[in-house]
Amino acid sequence: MKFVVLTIFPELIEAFWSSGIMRRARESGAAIAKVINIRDHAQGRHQVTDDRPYGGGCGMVMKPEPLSAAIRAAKQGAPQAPVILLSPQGRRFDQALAQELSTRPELILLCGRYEGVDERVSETLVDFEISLGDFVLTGGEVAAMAVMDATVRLLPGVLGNEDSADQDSFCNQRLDHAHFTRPPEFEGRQVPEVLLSGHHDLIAQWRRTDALLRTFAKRPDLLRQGRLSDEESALLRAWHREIECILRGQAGGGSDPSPGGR
Ligand code: 9D3
Repeated sequence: MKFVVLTIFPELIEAFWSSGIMRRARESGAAIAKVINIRDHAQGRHQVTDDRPYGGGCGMVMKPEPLSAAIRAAKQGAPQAPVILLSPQGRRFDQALAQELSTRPELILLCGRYEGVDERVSETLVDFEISLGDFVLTGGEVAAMAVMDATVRLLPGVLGNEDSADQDSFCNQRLDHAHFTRPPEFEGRQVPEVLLSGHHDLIAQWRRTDALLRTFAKRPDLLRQGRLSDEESALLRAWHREIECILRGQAGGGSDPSPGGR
């Protein structure tokens, strides 16, 4: 899969592609990364890429001509690619969109800076826009890196396991279970006994339960949208019954009155 990134900070994107999984993906040929410096397509001695907004106000706007020229250059190396603008106005990025993008042979990612790009560029030269969410970045580069990171790890072969089972781990809408490594005791805190037991079925069951409990505690919204497995429904019902019992005990005038006890 080929990525062409248009930016005025090419060194940020180069650094991103030069270590870890991104570098490996490139070396294996699973990903091809090209970076185009928008400034190289700007005119004049100072190669200016921004200008003051019509109508006044603070901040600067990215000039259309350098963007247009940079996009034209990008399309020469990636003729089938959609042009994606990273912008706060875009579709919220999520795992489903990462999956969708990972099926494309080529993407052109345009990183805005300043207050944004001239509207005529987003209207005529951009196919769609992606946002990371409702917080303010200083530009699109970090968002482009997030999009590429989430997309590249889905490509066949990149994570080693060819048929990455993990591909559903967020589509099936559960948080991961807790992870532990050596030593078995750290600062007085033990690794859960079952994980040291070697009972693979019990371990798998503990992990599914822990994942469900963590999802319920930290992201109950995920349980509301997804469908529950039979095991999950049973666990939630059991917890529900237990909570009911505790509440009844309280309401009944206190079968266990221990005020502030520990
Ligand atoms: C005056 C209001 N703005 C500045 C506080 C609007 C604004 C302009 C440009 C806000 C952010 C940006 C730069 N952001 C991006 O290019 C960007 C972004 C983001 O800020 N949040 C989440 N996802 C993205 S994708 C690109």
